Amino acid sequence: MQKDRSSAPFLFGDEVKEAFDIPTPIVAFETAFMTHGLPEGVGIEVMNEMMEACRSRCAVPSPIGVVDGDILVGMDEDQLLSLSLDPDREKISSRDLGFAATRKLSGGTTVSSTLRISHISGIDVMATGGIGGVHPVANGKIDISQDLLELSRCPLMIVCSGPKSILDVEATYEILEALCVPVAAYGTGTLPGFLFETGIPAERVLDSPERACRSFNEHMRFGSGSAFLVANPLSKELSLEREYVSDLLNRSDPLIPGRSRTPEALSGLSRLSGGRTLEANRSLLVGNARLAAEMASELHALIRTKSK
Ligand code: PSU
Ligand code: MN
Repeated sequence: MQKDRSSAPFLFGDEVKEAFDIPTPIVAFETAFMTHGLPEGVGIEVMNEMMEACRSRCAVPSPIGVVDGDILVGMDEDQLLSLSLDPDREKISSRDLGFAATRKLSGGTTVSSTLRISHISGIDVMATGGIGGVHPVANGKIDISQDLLELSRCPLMIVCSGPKSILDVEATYEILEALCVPVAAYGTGTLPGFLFETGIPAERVLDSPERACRSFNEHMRFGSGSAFLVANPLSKELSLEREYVSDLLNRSDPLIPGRSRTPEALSGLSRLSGGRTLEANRSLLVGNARLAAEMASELHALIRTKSK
């Protein structure tokens, strides 16, 4: 948690700056789901719904992204709209940040870079749809997301719905364990698999923001430096059958390692499911933004009580 933000190499939006000063709860959002995960036009709509959901729970949304090499913390609606339409936008992960700055790139930040930037900024809570992780081996090649390493070394609470749909869910949860990242299922006894129920029993279950924040706070006291992952399942009505999703994936995953695999696989899934995966993706992103805002508010209250 860095308190002196003046030395951070970022540009802070007015609303977020004010929120740090008052202080008011803040929730960071990644923007790669908008620039690369959802179809053009839909990403910005969902981002706006997430911002509204966050505000409805009295927290300030802080979308993070990169514009012409500047790292923006707390992008406003206009900045988000132009980033979502920029034909040269890139998907910017942690290791790309230095290049993005020197080459004046623009792009959406993934979970990895959003965690890093939030950590340096002093933001404690972030929301996303699905985290990156371990891809099924494709043509003998491995593909593992930088999200996992940053989850092991950025101490934020992150609300998601599990590993994104195209991943090896079991392997991803195993690596999170190996990297000392606590994982708790929220309001359910099994670990969520983004679009479906995995059936994997959850070792830790949380059922309220208050309990979640107390556990997060205690986790922080032991200084392992890792994130604390709250896995919030998609609503039952929108959940799909696991077999159905794997069948769709067999037909849609381009099986190419690298950064364009996710966008191509996701659009294939949506096309083959008649839009059902897209509707689910949208709903869970907004739900996670709302829950993350509740967490940020609760954490804020907890820290205030403790400091009295
Ligand atoms: N989940 C989705 N769509 C996405 C992503 C996750 O349903 O677009 C993005 C997130 O930004 C995540 C990133 O951090 O994909 C991971 O990408 P990679 O596997 O290339 O590290
Ligand atoms: Mn990769």
